[in-house]
Amino acid sequence: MAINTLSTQVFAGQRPGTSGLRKKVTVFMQPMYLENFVQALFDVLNGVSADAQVGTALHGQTLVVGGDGRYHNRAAVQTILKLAAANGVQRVLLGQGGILSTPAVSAVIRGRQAFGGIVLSASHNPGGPDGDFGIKYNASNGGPANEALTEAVYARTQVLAQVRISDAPDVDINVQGTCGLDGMQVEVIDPVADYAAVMHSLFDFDMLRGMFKAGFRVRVDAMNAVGGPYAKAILEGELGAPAGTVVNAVPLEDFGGLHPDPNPVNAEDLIAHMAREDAPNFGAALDGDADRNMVVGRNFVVSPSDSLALMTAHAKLVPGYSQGLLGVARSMPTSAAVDRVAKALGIDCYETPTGWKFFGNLLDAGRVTLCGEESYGTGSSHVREKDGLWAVLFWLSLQGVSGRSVQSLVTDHWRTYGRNYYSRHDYEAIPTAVADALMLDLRAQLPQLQGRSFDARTVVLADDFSYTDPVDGLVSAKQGIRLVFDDGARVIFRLSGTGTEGATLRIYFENYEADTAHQDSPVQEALADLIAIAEQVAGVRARTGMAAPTVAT
Ligand code: VG1
Ligand code: CO
Repeated sequence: MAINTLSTQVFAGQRPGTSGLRKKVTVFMQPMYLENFVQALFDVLNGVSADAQVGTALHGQTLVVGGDGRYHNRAAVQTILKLAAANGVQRVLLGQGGILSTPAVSAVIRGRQAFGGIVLSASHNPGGPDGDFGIKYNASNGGPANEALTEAVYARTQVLAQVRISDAPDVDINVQGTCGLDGMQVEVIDPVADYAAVMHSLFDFDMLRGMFKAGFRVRVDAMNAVGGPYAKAILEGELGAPAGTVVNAVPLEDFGGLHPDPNPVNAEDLIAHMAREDAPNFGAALDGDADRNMVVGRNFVVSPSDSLALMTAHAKLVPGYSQGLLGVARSMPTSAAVDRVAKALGIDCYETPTGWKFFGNLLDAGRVTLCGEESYGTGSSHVREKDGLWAVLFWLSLQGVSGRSVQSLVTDHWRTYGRNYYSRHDYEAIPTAVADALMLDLRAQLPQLQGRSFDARTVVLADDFSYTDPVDGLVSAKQGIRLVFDDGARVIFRLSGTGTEGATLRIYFENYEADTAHQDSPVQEALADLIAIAEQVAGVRARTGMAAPTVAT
């Protein structure tokens, strides 16, 4: 077996987005496409500089590798192993079958003090031969690489001429154990064990077991994605939930045709079950790589922003957080519901750009304990990724300890703190030029928007969100156009950084309602005037020819 040096060509567009590099499977299957990106990553990690001096940072190190099991996962794993062996990596910890959920990768990196890890996933994007594939690097803290690193990798992809790769035969990834690959050790590990141990350290498993013994009923929809084995092992295996509690539990390469993005539209089967006469007490859905969660009560959907606020308010009920929280963080478009709780608790609340990579520094510096996003993502300092099953166990615990239903917990929260009505409207697959022009025009309008009145509301802040990381001082500009009104209402416009077809425009709406008599309106009704303002300002209909968003959550 030998290490070969192959010449490669530069591929345009290998710049990681909100969460790694995501493209159509057909793009990833082009000869040398994946090799190019991974070699660029290894070069950057090895400190290859402009004069092409090879560094040694990866030499003797351990990397974690795993993915969400979607189409192309297995082939990509073999390629990455051969590249790793040729680039000085000493050992790879690989999830059995090439499988590791995103939070599990984070848990393994941290628990085993690995140098870093590679996650193969396009997360909430559809899979299969016509679907999407993705790759992301996580650093030694277990979290997504920061923008400085992803930009360096991108720059390297644009000048790369050669790839170093072993010509060794494929490794058997189906059986746990250790084997060699051109001098590198490949250890195939149980994908669930490390993660489950972390859950044990945070939650009262005896109490949760007692809930199921007493007949508490749960339905978790794993959307035929990677969360299935984790949810089954922990809920049905360890906690004694009846078989069938976890549905769509076997990871399929095309997710069985489901779109593994847990919102009421894509998880309509769960929503229908929760509306039935004999509905379970609690329901949840996970996404493709099991880092997202949607939580639902009987006939009651919880807004992700509210979920973060409630978790913050009740964190002390969960053993892992009984000492209280250091602080909390939310992405900018996420509603300010959690801000109110943080204020009441006297803890700091940070506002970051969209994407989990921005929470890492705050968590590492001990500034925050919980984080969340409006896109069905919540997590904590236990790993450096959002974590779907963790959120399910957290909500189960809240119900177990309080003896209250999801609906009563949430409505009570509104009565105490007020309600932040919230919705996100997505306009998917619009031509990139149209989307870019729309954002450019909005940016140009900012000076006139500042101070402008719309009926009873006046814009008190019109800007393009810029974030200065309080820990390392890195600045991330152009993170979303925001209009903040004098009553606290907000309208935010940004373009998605995870899509693979044209552009996706996301418009976020938030309106605070303190009056307890007006907290139970249908969400779209309560936000109708803000939705009209957005249309007036951005002219989405005329520009896109779309009469309505493709998805509203
Ligand atoms: C979306 C969400 C963002 C999330 C990201 C990754 O990004 O809005 O909140 O962190 O997906 O989630 P964007 O740029 O498309 O808006 V996952 O679960 O797909 O890794
Ligand atoms: Co995800």
